[in-house]
Amino acid sequence: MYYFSLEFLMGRMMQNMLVNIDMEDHYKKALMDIGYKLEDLYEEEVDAALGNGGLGRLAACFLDSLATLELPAWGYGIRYDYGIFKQMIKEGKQVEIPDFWLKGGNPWEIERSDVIYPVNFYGRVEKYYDNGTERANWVDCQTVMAQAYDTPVPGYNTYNTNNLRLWRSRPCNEFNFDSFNQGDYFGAISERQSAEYITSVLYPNDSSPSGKELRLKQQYFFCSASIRDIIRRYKKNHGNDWSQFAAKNQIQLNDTHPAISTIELLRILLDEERMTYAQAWQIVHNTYAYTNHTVLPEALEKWSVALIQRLLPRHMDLIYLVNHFFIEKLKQKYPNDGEKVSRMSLIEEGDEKKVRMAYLSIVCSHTVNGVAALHSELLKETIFSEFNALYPGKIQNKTNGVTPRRWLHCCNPGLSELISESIGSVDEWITDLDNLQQLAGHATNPAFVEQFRKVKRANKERLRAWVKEHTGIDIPLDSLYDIQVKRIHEYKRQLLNILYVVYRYLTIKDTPRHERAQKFVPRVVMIGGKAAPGYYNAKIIIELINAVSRVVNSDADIGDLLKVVFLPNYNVSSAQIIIPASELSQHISTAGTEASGTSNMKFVMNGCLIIGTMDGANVEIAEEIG
Ligand code: MIF
Repeated sequence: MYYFSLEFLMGRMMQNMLVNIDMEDHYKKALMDIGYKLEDLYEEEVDAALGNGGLGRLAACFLDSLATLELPAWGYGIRYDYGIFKQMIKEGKQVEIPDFWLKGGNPWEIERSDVIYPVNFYGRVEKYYDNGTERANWVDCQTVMAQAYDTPVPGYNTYNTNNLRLWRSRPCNEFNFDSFNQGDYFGAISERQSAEYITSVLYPNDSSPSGKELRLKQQYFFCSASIRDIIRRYKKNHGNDWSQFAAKNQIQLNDTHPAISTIELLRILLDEERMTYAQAWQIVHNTYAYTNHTVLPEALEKWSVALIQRLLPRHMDLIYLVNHFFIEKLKQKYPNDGEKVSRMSLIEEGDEKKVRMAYLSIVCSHTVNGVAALHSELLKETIFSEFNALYPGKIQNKTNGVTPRRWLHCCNPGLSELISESIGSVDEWITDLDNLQQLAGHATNPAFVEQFRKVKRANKERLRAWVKEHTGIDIPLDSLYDIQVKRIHEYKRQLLNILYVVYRYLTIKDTPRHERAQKFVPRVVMIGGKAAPGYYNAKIIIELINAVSRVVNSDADIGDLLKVVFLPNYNVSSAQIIIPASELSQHISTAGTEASGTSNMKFVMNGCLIIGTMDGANVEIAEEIG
């Protein structure tokens, strides 16, 4: 199984690696012997932040789970030189700092100079007929090389280790002799440099496509190399017998970002492996499955036909061909309903023709899934309702999950130990979270409750120190820690949260001093998250939070009854400190907009109440935990 994703938000690796191979205690002792604390060493590692938010972190959690479940599954993606930007707050505003995460080297990756493929762009198509099948030569292309970098993915307590294979773009070794001979030495070198540029930087948008040519190049670049790699591996065992391909290879599309890979596989089967269209189509269709992560219309990818035509001319032909057969089918099923056909077409007509990548992914896949029960229902009832009617049963639900290794055991050793002592051992629950139900019996046990409080308090102390270090703000310990951390987005409603803080502040001010202690539980409201650099409204929400923080925190009349903190540079590592210290967490998206959310699961696993709208996975969490 192959998980194709433009994002893998891995975070730090060392603790996860040591825990999974059951070496953490040994390392702790060995380092102690030479006078070092393992925890201090962990802090030296940089985050591998090759993702934006929940979608990228989900990919990373899936790798850990797949390895732990001993499934033969690899991740395929891009080795960006620059991960998601670092966020600094200057004068209350977000400032973006490039994240050149490789500057100190990356000890976890293995450079594979032996795994390298050419990837073509631009050029033109020469068609010809071969026994009644139309095929093409794609000629006069620009070629760049894709080189593999492998990161091992050990499962928890397993013998096998999976792999995350990320591609880096390199110039093609064949010199552009023409340019050199014509004396355009600098021109020829800069063309080579532009090849390196493809994998330079992760696009910092979460749930909104950029529409830029370089982004499409990134998508095709990693898809093409990954498909080549999969075919090479398959052929080692099966030669030219393609009959087992789909039985041996399943490709999961993490959103539509890798959707062009369906057409790349089709192209290779037609133009290089010389199959008939029917044979090639069968293989593509039986190989692919697609995960949708959002119903927000503005987040659905649509690539301009003109752009695809220029960058990937043969692929555009084949998208039209797939659409032709699809429309034939629609016309048969719904005669005389031209409007329906044009609504469902893979091509959106208009001033600028566009390819609807979600529809392409549905048509090319055998299975489509949403990421929480509510979200999957919405897919069937709203944006994909006509596809659901056409292909009954194709759209399914697979509710997201998170790895309990990183998000409970590693980030909250105190709670992990308490749980293990209470229900037997760590192996009782760490690969089977259902067994946490055994804790229910301890809820009224005073000794357990006392221990639980101690653990929470220690985690709050750890966060308090982090806040002091990163913001300079002193927050009280004996106060309710109320937290909202996620990408800043209007639909997630950080604005609603901060307006409530203003209301609470004014209500406290309006209450006579001697009544306040009775009426208000002291609270520290913490909000953190990055805004896409071009997302104006998200950026002014950050400014507003910082402005409210300044006013409230400097009001001596309010004192410790209310504090407001903007947590800068929210990332995987800071999440591991923030989440275990939380007592309330906010998941208040407008109902129907947050497809799943995954931090909601992490917060409840760490003994926190969540305040939420009935949205995404909140619905199922409520059913599960009451
Ligand atoms: C969704 O917004 C989030 O609700 C979901 C999204 O949990 C996550 C993983 O399925 O995917 N571009 C996106 S979609 N970013 C996300 O976090």
